[in-house]
Amino acid sequence: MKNSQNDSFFMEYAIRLASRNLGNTGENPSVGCVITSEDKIISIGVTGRNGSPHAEYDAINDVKNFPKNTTAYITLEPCSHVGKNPSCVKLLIEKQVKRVVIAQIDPNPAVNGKGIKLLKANGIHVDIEDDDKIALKNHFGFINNVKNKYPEINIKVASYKNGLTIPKKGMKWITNDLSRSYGHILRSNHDAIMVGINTVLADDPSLDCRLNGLEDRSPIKIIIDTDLKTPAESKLVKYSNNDLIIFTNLLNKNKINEFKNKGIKVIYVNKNNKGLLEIKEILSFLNEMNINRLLVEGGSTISNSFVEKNLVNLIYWFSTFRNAGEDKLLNKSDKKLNKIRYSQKFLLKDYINLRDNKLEIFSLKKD
Ligand code: AOF
Ligand code: ZN
Repeated sequence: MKNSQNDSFFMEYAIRLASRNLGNTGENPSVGCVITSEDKIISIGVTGRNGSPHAEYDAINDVKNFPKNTTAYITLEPCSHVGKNPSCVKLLIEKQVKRVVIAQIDPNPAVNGKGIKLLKANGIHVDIEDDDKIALKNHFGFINNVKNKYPEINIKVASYKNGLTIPKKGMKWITNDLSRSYGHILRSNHDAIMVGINTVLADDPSLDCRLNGLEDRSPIKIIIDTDLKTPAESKLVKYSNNDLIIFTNLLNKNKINEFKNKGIKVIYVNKNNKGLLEIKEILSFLNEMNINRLLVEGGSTISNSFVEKNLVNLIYWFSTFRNAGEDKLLNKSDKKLNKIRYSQKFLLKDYINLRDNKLEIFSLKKD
């Protein structure tokens, strides 16, 4: 039944489809689905925005006169349960799909193997791809949330050649327009973006995705603000649209109410012995909110605290080729972050030229 060459091709396609809606499917993973008949693609699908429809429905619903003898390539085990969406296994059975190829088993206890069992019990041939590593890339946040109770955490760093992350005097940016556009793609494919209060005070960022046509894929914004110093006139507060969360240790009722009246969530978090907010508490809150993919966009102190706890999956490091920052301005946390860049903990996975900038993508070494 296995057809290795075609199987890998169609599954690869399904995986690429899945990455289309990454960071935009709410609590659901972004799943890809390719339907073939006699080794020709007849339909494709991906989990919809905010998680509906599921990829299988997206692929199958469009097809008039659905043929027999079809194969469905799905990046995740199809769901056997009825949740917010109807069961995909039921649909595959109804449509008399002949064979289902799956890249990864769904760890959600409501599914976890039950989908496969039910397909088989209904005479559908099921193959599980041996190498689920690529599919994992898309589902990692979802799987981590189910298994380890915290989201996938990726970090974005922008620095001069020497690792300095603070722009030179009078300059707004360190990296060029290409790097910044790439950075906006990262914003679009993460569910949430996190910064520390110092970044808010220094840069007054908006943290949204401003790429043409992708504006509605902006992530939820999160500020780590121990002493609740976020200014009411900051862009994040002024333009918030029920999409801002502030984690703080300060119980200032007036301030909190002021924020809450604007639809901003203010969450109390305990401090650790270093006087910083307890990351564990923040992460369990994000887990409860079903945020699957978190992008940490600065500064280096926050980034370090995630890296030190081995919580980071990928580091996206944008840097200048020639333009060196002033070494004397390198602060402790920049120096620390630089060490991580070339440490044994991370592997250089990808390298992208962005004119006079480069992007290095490091991934956490997994045993
Ligand atoms: C699929 N195809 O495209 C996705 C699946 O509440 P519901 O009905 O949306 O179910 C959510 C669960 O469905 C989610 O936790 C995960 O286990 C699975 N996601 N399954 O067959 C899809 N996104
Ligand atoms: Zn489903």
